[in-house]
Amino acid sequence: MKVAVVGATGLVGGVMFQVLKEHKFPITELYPVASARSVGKKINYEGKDYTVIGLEDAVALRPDVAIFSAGGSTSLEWAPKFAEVGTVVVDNSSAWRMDPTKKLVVPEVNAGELNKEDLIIANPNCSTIQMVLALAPLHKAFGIKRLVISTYQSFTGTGVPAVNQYEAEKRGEDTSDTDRPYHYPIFENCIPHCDVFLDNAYTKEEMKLVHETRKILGDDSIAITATAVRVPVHGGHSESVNVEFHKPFTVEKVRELLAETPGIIVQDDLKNNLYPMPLLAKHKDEVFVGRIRRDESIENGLNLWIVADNLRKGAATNAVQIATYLMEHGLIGEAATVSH
Ligand code: 2RA
Repeated sequence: MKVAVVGATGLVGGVMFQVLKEHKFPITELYPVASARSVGKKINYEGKDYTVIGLEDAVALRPDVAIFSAGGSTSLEWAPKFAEVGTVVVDNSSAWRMDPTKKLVVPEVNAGELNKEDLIIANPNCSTIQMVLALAPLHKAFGIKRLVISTYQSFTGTGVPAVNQYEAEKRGEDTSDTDRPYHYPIFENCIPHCDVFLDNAYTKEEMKLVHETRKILGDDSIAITATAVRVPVHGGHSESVNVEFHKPFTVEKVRELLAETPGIIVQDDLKNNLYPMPLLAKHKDEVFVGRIRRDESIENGLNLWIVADNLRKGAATNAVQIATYLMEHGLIGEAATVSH
């Protein structure tokens, strides 16, 4: 496969190469792609140095697949240009997620929707991916009526600038006069402000959970409210999810459905203090679910605690899994060339 990684020098880009290598994705040609200021830099992949190239050159090379993690404006401008030459784009930004003509995919949930017409495919937001992977089998079994979500999101979700702010504050430096991504210190703090505020007093991050969840589960009737909080944690995003179902359920059946879902690991052994934590999820591809218990305050209510590495299953791993599905189903590469 000829693979372009767009945003190759970013935090997710670096994890993308790690995941491609770990998943043994069959790469014949690798094109690290970045903005003009990074062109010419070297990326080492599996012991070989590759030179970072610009977007125009990358399009001309007609990769089979281009995995983007380069921000919404770059995706909006360049994903169509790759698609025009027959490249399939898997995009990590929010640019295409709510476009009604584009698929929003968590492979274990809805990869089956993909076909050869899909040349731009959207990777959901990290906090959406880990949650819908756990909720999909429960929605199918019991029908979700309402979700109340609180997220505790790693600062790595905001990329290198946030890591630099955290590390500086951890060294005891005052970052107030720097071009820091957060309005306040993140070290030893929690900030209830992920992305920008909207007119309804929610943040874009909170509304992503609302809209993307409904699109992936294919059910606009689900009532959803969310609070997204930035926390000084390295290893991943954590989420407290309260679910109200239409139908009765048993906790045992919930646990059974989660345990048999590919990509989910149930960590729920209170006697041994076993529950999901970013400490345990860091560098892993799975989504970890625990603290599974009935919400006794309402009929058909359930509480879950869901944790995943936001740079992996929340971004790079999900995107590589989409690319792997496309390859295994002849939707990219030589097989696709015949059918495209
Ligand atoms: C965040 N989900 O955590 C957003 C983007 N990665 O900042």
